[in-house]
Amino acid sequence: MALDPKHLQGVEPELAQVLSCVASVVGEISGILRSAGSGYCGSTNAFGDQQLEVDVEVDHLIFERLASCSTVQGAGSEEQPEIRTLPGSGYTVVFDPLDGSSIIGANFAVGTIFGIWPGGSPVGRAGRQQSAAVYAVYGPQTILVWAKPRAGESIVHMTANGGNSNHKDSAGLNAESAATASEGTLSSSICSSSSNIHSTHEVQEFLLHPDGTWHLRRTNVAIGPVSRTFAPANLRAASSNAEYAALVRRWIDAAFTLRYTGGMVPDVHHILAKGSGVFCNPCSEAAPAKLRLLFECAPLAFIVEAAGGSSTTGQCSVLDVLVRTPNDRSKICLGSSQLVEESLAAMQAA
Ligand code: P6P
Repeated sequence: MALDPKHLQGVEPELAQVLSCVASVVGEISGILRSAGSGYCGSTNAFGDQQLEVDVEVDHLIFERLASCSTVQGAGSEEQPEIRTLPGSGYTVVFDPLDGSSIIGANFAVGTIFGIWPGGSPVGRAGRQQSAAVYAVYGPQTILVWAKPRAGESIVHMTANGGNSNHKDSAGLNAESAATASEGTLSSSICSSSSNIHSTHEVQEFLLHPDGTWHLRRTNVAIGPVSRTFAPANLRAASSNAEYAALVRRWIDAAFTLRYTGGMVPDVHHILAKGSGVFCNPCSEAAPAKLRLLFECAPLAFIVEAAGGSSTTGQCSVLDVLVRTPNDRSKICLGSSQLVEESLAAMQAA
């Protein structure tokens, strides 16, 4: 599944090698899914999710391919979260091998998500310090979208006390507000603060052709500030949270088009495909935070913010939440910046 090196010109060579490896394994996964079953294998992952046979197959394949990439020194996945040491040197790759796999049986689109971190384990760092992020969506077409450093950009990652976070919530809360937490719900983490990544990273979209080659389809993919499409995921949380339900009602009354497939990757890709939209997966007592900070929220928020959108946990940008453990979960709302701002009250209440 060849990626022409011309698409990585200007990217630091070690990172370029990781991105090329990721594009290649996505091409293999696309082939596997064409004839994959939707049977469960009787085991569960560290998050308690039942595993499909294809979850395990794809998880093992990605670890195997990353282990043969000389610039990958560590890897962890939603199926096996503890970061393991690999023979290479340069980057640590975390991934969700098959996000939304439970909907494969309905032939819905599913995805793979990658977060690429410089050096070793991401624990103790915030998502804004990723070097790049990638997702693949397997639908009628196989599409790969990444946020990679703009040619020639020397990425300086601010420390936790660096520049200004790119987003303050409506109460003016910024870096120091801590998300409340208990294992399995919101990650207990202090929001760091650092600079915006839109100026240093570009979002590009590729299409996989039947001959196994990737074709660049869009450059400088952008998300506009206002939208008429949103996906209030996790609606059961809305029913237990009057304020959030009132906000959902206001959005629906505003004739927004609802989009929610139960797969985060196609739901987020819809926003990047249309150039606007918002995806929310809030939480409540009835529905604690579900999405994984390291394997789902941080990479996708990285791509959305690189495209000019924004993200929030209700306290701060998703990219400013420090990763406490690989098992952290987080509530999330991301997409068009004005709609994310509008969701703050509901996200803080949830
Ligand atoms: P709910 C899939 O299992 C997933 O992790 C995301 O892809 C998706 O957005 C979310 O869970 C769906 O969760 O509780 O709304 O069905």
